[in-house]
Amino acid sequence: MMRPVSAQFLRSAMDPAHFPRDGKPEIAFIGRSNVGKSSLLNALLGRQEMARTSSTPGKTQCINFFDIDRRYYLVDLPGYGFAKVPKSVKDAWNRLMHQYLTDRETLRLAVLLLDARHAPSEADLGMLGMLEDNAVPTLIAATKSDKLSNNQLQNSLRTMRKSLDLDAEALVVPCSTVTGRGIKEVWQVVLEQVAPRG
Ligand SMILES: Nc1nc2c(ncn2[C@@H]2O[C@H](COP(=O)(O)OP(=O)(O)O)[C@@H](O)[C@H]2O)c(=O)[nH]1
Ligand SMILES: [Mg+2]
Repeated sequence: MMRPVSAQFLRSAMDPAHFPRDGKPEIAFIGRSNVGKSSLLNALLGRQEMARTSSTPGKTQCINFFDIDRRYYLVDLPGYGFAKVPKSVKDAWNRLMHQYLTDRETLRLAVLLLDARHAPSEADLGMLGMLEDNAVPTLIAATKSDKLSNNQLQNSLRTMRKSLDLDAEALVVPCSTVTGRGIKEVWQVVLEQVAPRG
């Protein structure tokens, strides 16, 4: 497996005009705020501060592009699901996500992060629906798996699969940035998806 050599923040985009247009493949990471998205991105990239953790709720309403080895992008999508954000912020999030998902031919895979401890929320189901509507292949990362015993984790994963109505072959990878669990598996899927297609 080839881990990336160089990972660089490219830019933040709040508007499709600022999305990269060079045709490189990309992998997007999405989940509700606080699910562990920044932590997972940092763990994948082996960097402490590549993606910012614990930012102010609702403040990061932009799409962050990271250039990996000048070959592909990892994309940090704005988190959703904060109860207290004003409607205007939710509307802006919806608009930006629609703009991104409906017009992104280079998008090879979405990694949808769900907290391993909880059943998916309405917002999570809505997000998965949005990905399905746009035919985006999706890998589910069940985050913070270190907070559960093995038994609890297996139960939780079963509940998750059921409430998401997942096919038997759909991948759900338990992840933890504390133990490192799942990092290799997520990389494996990412690298398969960004491999050149001929
Ligand atoms: N125990 C544990 N805590 C985690 C894990 N991943 C993230 N966290 C914690 O969850 C909180 C939110 O993480 P963050 O990455 O900022 O979430 P984001 O809002 O989705 O980007 C932080 O306090 C992290 O330290 C994990 O795998 N295990
Ligand atoms: Mg974050």
